[in-house]
Amino acid sequence: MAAGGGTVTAPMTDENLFATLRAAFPADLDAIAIETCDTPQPLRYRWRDLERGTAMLANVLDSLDLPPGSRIAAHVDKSVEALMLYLAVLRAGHVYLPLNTAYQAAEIEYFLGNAEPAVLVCSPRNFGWASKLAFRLGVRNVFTLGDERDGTLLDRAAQMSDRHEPAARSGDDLAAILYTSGTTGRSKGAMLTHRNLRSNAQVLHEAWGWREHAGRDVLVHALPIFHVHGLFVASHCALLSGSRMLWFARFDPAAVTARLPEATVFMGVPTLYVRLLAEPSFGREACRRMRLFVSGSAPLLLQTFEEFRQRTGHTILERYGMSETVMLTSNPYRPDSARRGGTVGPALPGVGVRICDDRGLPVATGEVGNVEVKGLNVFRGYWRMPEKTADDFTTDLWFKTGDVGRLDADGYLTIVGRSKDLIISGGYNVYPAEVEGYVDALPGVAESAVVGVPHPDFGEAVVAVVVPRPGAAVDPAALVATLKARIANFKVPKQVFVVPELPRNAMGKVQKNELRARHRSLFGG
Ligand code: MCA
Ligand code: AMP
Repeated sequence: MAAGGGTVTAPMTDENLFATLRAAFPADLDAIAIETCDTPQPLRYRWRDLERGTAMLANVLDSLDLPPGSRIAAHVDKSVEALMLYLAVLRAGHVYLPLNTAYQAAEIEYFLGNAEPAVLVCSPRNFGWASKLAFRLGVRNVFTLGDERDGTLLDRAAQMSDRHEPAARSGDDLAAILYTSGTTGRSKGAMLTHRNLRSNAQVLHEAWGWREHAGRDVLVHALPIFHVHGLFVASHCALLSGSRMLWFARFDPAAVTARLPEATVFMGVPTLYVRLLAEPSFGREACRRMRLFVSGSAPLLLQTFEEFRQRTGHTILERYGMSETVMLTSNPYRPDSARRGGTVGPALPGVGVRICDDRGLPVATGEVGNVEVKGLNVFRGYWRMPEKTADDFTTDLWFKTGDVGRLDADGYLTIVGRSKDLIISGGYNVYPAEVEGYVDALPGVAESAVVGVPHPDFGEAVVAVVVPRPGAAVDPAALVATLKARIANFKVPKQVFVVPELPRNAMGKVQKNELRARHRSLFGG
């Protein structure tokens, strides 16, 4: 069963994504593009500031004489300057490599070693360890960028010209590499091209009503900018329509609710909606100018969808995507009565979605199977992993998402599960194999199994079940404390169980379903 047909409809162009975004800046460059909402004083950036700031940052990169397509890694707190750094990397013709600020040294070491960036931009507070690591791994240039408009990158940029001609890039050239964890525990870098990002931004611009509201929308941007949702989906939609952004470095439901009456669009992962609903000041009055609430990155519970509609009168538009593909499907923008809770909607224009069985054969309408996709938005492959790339595409070049779902007769997709062993916690992906690797390496641990169980706030929570070595004792609290110092906090198990052995099937495989069932009510799920 296929929907959307996978036909290529978007025009083939060969320009730099930055040039496309800049061409959409409003004629009045003195209009406000971005206003910060949680800095000590509100900062207002005009479109002219984005134009000049990205030119100056692009000139810093040019001054380093890097070969085109060099990787520029950023491990920095969310700020407007960090967004400008992304845009400047595109502008200068390099490849942006955003890294979650929660990542710790061991994780960063892997990314730097694998991607071999020419430049690392890190937070001033991490400069000590990050620069040591970077220089040891051959990264030649390390700059700092703080969230208070500070750091050596901006010092250098201040000396640069504010004019810069965007580098010529073809649609096939890489624009960004997004690391997404692998089932074997090692992260894979999804290579996204200028065409991937541009085509998807243009599709969303049309599909979600940005074009018709051009220049009049106000987006509350409260997501991190090191993943697809905040960096590409939200920012590109606003930039491409010349819309103002209300910029929150972190999501705080009360602070967001206070600014919502000025806004027209909000994008969030389900946890953000759960938290908004728990905020007493949030309701119809705060949403009076809103035209669109978008949810994605993780399944939105039907209960949240319904409660939101009752509380606000708005129907959340749920969509589905991946780091490898940007956005794939979306519930309809219009009419909002066509948005179906529990589904992620039909394929977006130009995207092909089909459901196949384990032999790769299409299943009948309504049957559950593996979700496969095709389109201009689908990435070029995993960085330096040709075998892994080949494994993840079918012989007729459809990408195997690892998600399991069904398409109904109207082409609406419902995601019912995942064939990949993945936990999505608060919109962040956690690969059990990676966490198990860290747990198993701890003294006294014989083996472990990491599973996701329902969690009222994060959707799923990480739980570890640990078997000690004979004669050894494992202290769950100490284990958690050790992990907190080694891996990103969202990957650290919320609960650790010590058991004499793991449940296994006749083949000796750990029965994770059994563990999930055993602990499913742990957080009241
Ligand atoms: C924070 N904590 C978490 C998470 N976030 N635990 C599990 N899962 C999480 N996601 C923990 C911390 O470890 C800490 O624990 C405690 O919660 C408080 O940390 P804090 O930093 O204050 O949390 P927060 O600021 O309240 O963050 C929660 C959050 C954040 C706002 C929901 O996780 C977030 O921004 N999530 C959005 C992720 C996102 O943008 N995903 C899009 C990926 P302790 O106190 O024990 O240290 S793009 C994607 O998936 C695809 C392509 C798509 O379709 O969009
Ligand atoms: P990432 O690796 O961060 O790109 O996460 C992509 C994965 O997030 C997808 O393969 C899905 O499993 C999941 N995902 C994204 N959006 C949704 C959604 N609306 N409903 C269910 N799962 C989703």
